[in-house]
Amino acid sequence: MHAPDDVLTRLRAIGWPDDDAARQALAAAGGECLARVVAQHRSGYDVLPGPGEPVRRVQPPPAWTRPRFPPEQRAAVGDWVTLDGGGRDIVALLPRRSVLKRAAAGEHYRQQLIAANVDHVLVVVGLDQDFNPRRIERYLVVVRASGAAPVLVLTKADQCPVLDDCLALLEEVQAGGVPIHAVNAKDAESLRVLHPYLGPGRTVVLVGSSGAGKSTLTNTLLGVEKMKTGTVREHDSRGRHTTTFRLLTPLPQGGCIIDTPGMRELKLSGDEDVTDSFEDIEAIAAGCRFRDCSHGNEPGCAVQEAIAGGRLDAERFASYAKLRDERDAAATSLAQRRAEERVLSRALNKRLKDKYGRR
Ligand SMILES: Nc1nc2c(ncn2[C@@H]2O[C@H](COP(=O)(O)OP(=O)(O)OP(=O)(O)O)[C@@H](O)[C@H]2O)c(=O)[nH]1
Ligand SMILES: [Mg+2]
Ligand SMILES: [Zn+2]
Repeated sequence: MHAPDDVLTRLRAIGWPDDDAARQALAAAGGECLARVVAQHRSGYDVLPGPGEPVRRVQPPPAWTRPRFPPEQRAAVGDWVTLDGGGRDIVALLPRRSVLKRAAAGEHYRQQLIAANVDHVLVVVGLDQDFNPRRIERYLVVVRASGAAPVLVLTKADQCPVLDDCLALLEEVQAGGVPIHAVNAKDAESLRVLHPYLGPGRTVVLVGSSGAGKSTLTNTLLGVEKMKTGTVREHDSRGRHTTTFRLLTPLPQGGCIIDTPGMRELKLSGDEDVTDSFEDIEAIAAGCRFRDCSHGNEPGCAVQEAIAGGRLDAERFASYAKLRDERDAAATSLAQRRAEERVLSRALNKRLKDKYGRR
C-alpha cells in the first residue's frame, strides 16, 4: 500500500492536477486503482499507473464496445480511469477537466476525441509552407472550446528568413491573448520558453499538420529520440504522416506531453463559440445598424465599412464567416444526434423495465 502522499506525488508526476475537484475524485476512487490512458488501440487501452511503471494493456468495460455507445463517453488519451482489483479492466472514466475534439472526417456526423485532461494545447505550425494564418484561426476556434488554453508554437524559426512578417500576420491572434513562441524544435535551449506549460500536474497536447515538428519537439523536451520523425517534401513542406497514433509520454521534469498524428483536416464539432477567437470582428460588429447583422449586404454594416476602409482584413473576415457557418451546420447535426440518443436511451430503458420490472 502507498501512503496517500506517495500516491499523490506519483500521480502528479503523470499529470494529476492538485485542485479540489481532483482531491475529491482521488478520495472517491482510491489512488491505488487510478491510471492514465497513454494510448488507444484496437485491442484495448495502454494505461500508466505511475511514472516509471510499465505501461499496461487493459480492456474497456463491455458497454463501451457497443456500436451505439457515444464516442465521447469512451476514454481518450489523457483520460484518468479506475481499474478493477486485478488491474486488467477499466471500471470507469473519471470526470474530465478538458477535452479536445473535432468532427470526424466522413459523411455522418460523429465526434472524435483528440485528448482529454490537458491544460494547454500547443498548436504547432512550421515557419515554412505550413504557415497559414487562416488554418491557425481554425485551430484556435476548436482549441478554445476544449477548456484548455491555446498556445501557438511556430517551429523552424532557425530556417525562416521572414519571421517578422509571419508574426505581423498574427497580430489579431496575439491581441486575442494567445501566447506565440517561435522556436527551433531541435534545440532544447530554444524550447525553454515552453517550460512554464510543463511540470508536475500539467499536461500539454501537440496538434498541427504533418511535418510541423510535433515529434521533433517531443523528443527534444524528453531528451531522447522516443518518437520517429520524418522529413518534409521540399516543394510544399508537407510531412509524411510519420506519427500514426496519439501517445502520452511523461516528461523527466514531471507532467506529460501528448504527441498526435498530423491532421489533414480539423472540422468543427459544433460545440465551439467562433466569436471567442474573433474579438476584433465582434468589437467592430457592435457598430452595425442591425443587432442580427450577418455582415453581408445589410445597410449600415460596420464590418463591411471596416473592410472597405482597410481597417479589417477581408481574408480574416472571410475566415470568420466560413467558420461561423461551419459551426452552425455542425451544431445542427450535433443537436440531431443528441436527440436520437435520447430516443434510443428511452427505448432501452423501456425494454429493461419491461424485462426486469421497475428498476
Ligand atoms: N530546422 C528545423 N527542422 C525542424 C524543426 N522542427 C521539425 N523539423 C524537421 O521537420 C521534419 C518533420 O518533423 P516531425 O517532428 O517528424 O513532424 P511531425 O509534426 O511529428 O509530423 P507527423 O508525425 O507526420 O504529424 C523533420 O525533418 C524535422 O527534423 C525546427 O524547428 N527546425
Ligand atoms: Mg510526428
Ligand atoms: Zn454587419
